[in-house]
Amino acid sequence: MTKIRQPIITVAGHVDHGKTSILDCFRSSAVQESEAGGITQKISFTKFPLEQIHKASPLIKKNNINLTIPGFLFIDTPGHAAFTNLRKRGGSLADIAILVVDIKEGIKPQTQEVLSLLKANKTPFIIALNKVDTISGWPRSSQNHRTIKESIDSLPAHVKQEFDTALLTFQGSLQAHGFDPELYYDITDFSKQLAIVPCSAKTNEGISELLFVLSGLSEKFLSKNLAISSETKGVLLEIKKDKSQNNSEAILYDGQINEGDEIAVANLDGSTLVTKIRSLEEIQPLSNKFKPQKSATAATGIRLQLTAKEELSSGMPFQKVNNNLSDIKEKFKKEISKSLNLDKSGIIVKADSLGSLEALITLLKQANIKIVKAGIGPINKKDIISAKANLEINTLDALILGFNVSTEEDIDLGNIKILTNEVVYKLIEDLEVWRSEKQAEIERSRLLGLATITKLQILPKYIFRNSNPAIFGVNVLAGALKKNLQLIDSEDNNIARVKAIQHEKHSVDEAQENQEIAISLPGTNFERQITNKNIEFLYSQLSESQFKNFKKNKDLLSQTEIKTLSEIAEIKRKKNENWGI
Ligand SMILES: Nc1nc2c(ncn2[C@@H]2O[C@H](COP(=O)(O)OP(=O)(O)OP(=O)(O)O)[C@@H](O)[C@H]2O)c(=O)[nH]1
Ligand SMILES: [Mg+2]
Repeated sequence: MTKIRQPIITVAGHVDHGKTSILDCFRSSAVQESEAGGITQKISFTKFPLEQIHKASPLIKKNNINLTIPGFLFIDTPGHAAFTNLRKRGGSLADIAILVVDIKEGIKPQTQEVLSLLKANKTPFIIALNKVDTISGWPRSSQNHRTIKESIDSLPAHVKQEFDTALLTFQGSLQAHGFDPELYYDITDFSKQLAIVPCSAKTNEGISELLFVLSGLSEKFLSKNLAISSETKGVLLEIKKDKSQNNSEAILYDGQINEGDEIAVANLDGSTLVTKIRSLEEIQPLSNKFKPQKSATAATGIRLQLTAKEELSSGMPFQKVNNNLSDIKEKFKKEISKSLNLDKSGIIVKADSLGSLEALITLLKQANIKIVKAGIGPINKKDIISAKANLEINTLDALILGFNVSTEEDIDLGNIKILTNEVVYKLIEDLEVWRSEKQAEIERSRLLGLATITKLQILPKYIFRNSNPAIFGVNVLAGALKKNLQLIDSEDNNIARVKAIQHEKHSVDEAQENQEIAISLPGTNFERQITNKNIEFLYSQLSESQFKNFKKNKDLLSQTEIKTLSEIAEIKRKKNENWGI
């Protein structure tokens, strides 16, 4: 008879909504209390044997459900950081997910992220609508023998009303995401509707039902997919490297693995690395302790010491080598290139593991953001070089997004923007803000590139040369002054093009507002054209179309530029009263 493995159940959701507490109820343990600050820091797994399912959910036997699965492998994920997108070849590692939602808080950013990814990965899931006991007036004493339906049905009217309101609001927001959510006991078709199990990890209400629904779904929809094959496959979680080896926790999702086995591990560049298992440990049932083993069978959590000295990336798939290395290499290559599916141009992204990189790519694609390069690990010099290349192509792509990663020290960023965050939706938000600011800047420089608004105040104390060329001091009162700019006086007489600009004894191409500079004007006679005419200010020459263009884009100009613009118009209108109208 084919052996069936445990379904892998990922528990995900927003921070503090009660993921670990629910698992504690399943296990009759108190892991949540022992966590630093009550916060889950990294992925952990629990081997959950069949006996424990029956013990924690007597409903299963009561309803005469015959379980063929040997138990569950639960995966607890941290809610504070990046959603832990565990992948196996061709899809999500989780056979089913439990999305934990605090009934009072409803859908929060992390919940939304999980929902998007579950949808994108087509992972079946149920909802644990947790903390029902926080509904005001919810009976205090826990009545364990009651089902959650009985608890809800016997609520006093005003409490029931609060519960119903919270439930309806929540259902409404799920519908907006394209789901058809229903209380699990009202569901007619589990393959089409999304089951909600109201529960409390504090009073234990609904906990038995969660296991009941999970077991029912597993038996009905999964058991065919759970046969253990002769191929040994898994995924590496966090990697810890020292001089002579790599250590990694991993999830084995198919086959059997032994100490001394050779495994192939995928690399992000599509290549494959072969390494040997120096030692193997396996997680113990209902515990977070590992025990040395010669062999372990899926589905289970393991710890591996690998002889490879090379760098390995978190989240990578592995497979035991059995005279089929070229076949594995081919499959890994396809898998990695498919999951990274990049665009011809776009931004650069980095993440801490393959799973989170894929999650980031999926969510960025949903937001129509193109990606040209993707990698795992800290942001490094090579990423900056790629982003700098983008400066030539599209400045809006000269950006690196880091998801749950840091930037290596001592890197010269130049004009490159780096945005990092532990939450994808915040990264996307920041990216959009950055892009619109950058866009405005680009438009401004495009506009100003065509013409320049300038008002110069002549500094009569600083006349260095009267003519051939005239050289004298000016103060830039508004806008900027560039070489070759044509100047006019306040009577609209052409003076000259600026040949050279000196600022603090250095020759410059451009001067900014409030700078005192010396300019040299060929073909100008200072005394005749300026002193004798009592000219105090010079302006940049503008054509009517340039003027209209500036007027249309006033929001891109500073106050002093706007004022100068109207002064230039007044000067022009002395000769032509319809100028620029
Ligand atoms: N009243 C009430 N409190 C709960 C319930 N479930 C969890 N809590 C409390 O909520 C807090 C967070 O619970 P956790 O189980 O750590 O939540 P989590 O989702 O695992 O949090 P992270 O791992 O940090 O994402 C703890 O103080 C729990 O005691 C519940 O059903 N009712
Ligand atoms: Mg937790």
